Amino acid sequence: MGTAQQSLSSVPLGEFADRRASLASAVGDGWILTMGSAAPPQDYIPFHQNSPFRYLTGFTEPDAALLLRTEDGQVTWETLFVLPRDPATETWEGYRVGPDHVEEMTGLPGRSIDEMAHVMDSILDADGVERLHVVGAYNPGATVRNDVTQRIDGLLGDRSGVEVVSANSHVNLLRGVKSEAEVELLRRSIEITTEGHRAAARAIQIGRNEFEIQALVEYIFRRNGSERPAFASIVGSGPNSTILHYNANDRFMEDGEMVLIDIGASYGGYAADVTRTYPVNGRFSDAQREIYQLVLDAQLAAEELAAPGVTVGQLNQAANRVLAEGLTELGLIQAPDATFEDEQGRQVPQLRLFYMHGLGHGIGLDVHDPWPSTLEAGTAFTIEPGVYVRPNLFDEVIPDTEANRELMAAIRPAFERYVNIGVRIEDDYVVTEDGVEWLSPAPRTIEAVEALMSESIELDGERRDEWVEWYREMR
Ligand SMILES: [Mn+2]
Repeated sequence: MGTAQQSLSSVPLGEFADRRASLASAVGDGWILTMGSAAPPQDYIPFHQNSPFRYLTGFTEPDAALLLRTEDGQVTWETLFVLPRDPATETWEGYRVGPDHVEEMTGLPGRSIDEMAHVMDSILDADGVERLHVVGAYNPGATVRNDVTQRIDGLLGDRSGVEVVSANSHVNLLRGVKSEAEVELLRRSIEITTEGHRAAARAIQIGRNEFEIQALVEYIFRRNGSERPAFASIVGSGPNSTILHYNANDRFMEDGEMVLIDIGASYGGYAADVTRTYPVNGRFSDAQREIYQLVLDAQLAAEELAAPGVTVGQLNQAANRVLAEGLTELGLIQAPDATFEDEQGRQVPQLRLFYMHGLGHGIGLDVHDPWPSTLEAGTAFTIEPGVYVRPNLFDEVIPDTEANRELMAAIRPAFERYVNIGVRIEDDYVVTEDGVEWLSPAPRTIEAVEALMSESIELDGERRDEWVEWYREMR
């Protein structure tokens, strides 16, 4: 019986067993618990398994848990607790694998989740186990406890003597290096995402709304088998291009603006993350070109350096140097190492006025996946420098203090030239034996972007102007 809730993973079962064996070896002796996500409390919200649990089990039904014993670094006992079969509930919520069949699917012996409290009692009380190694988002101190924390606290009850130790660092190390099967899934999600970019670039047009581009991108994702966008799609035009995580996506794109599109499909649970920035009218103005080329040069500096043994700090330095020198030449900062005074009176690099986020992150089951601080073969990650000339730079961002007056006078002409231009270029890579493979080759040079945009396309489906134009009045 096949169903939508079955794991779609093409990762071999043996690989999940290897991951658990590596975890057991790192922990040494003791009991390891990892909780699957709870079913959504509201009706009709899609269920998504949490990544650490999925990484160790491959199991994608709600309300499951894995308990594992390791002795001398070897797994000596493991059980996957799952929802029992219940045809009446399944009529509404879909098929469940059930304890009797879970081993065929996961390689893990199964029991009903209803028996788990009893099993925990016997371990914690009868056997006197005082320490539990936990993998996942267990955070009992949080103001609002998440589903995983509530489920674990429910099992622990009022046993204050049990010490809960996080085993996340061990699993994060494993997740920082991808297997062949994982890289194949990433390739798929990334290719689907770059197809989304190609279509978006052709569909951008003066007077179209950002949400029309979002709709096209997400249609292409799902049509190609992506389960969902891995994060809220960003389509930000004009001033919205300078807002890092803008996702209202309901503004009309105008002549002379840039539109920043940061999107990622999830496929087989693996997240892509690719950003391009396009001129709405299809041709970069001189000012847009200057910022765009600078961001691309910064990205290429980091990309060319990336290889096994290179640290994330070195990648940052390479990109920062290019950006700081380029922004100086454009007149947006006074010198590569110049600073400004922030609200607290601290000296902050002027570079941070225009580039205020990290250079990249790991990708995998999570769009921000764990990654090592030194690259190694199999690390999958992004490089995504940006420059954002926010319209409120002088009114709200730079404090109007004596110390900042000279800076503000010096950069005002450049600010006026570049205001409302936000550019981010983000690509996905996997580290090879001697460098990196570029996994997201959507057009990104100025020439390639303009060539792609000249192939403009009409959009399918009804578009009732009165419904769309309503957004002009709502603004
Ligand atoms: Mn990213």
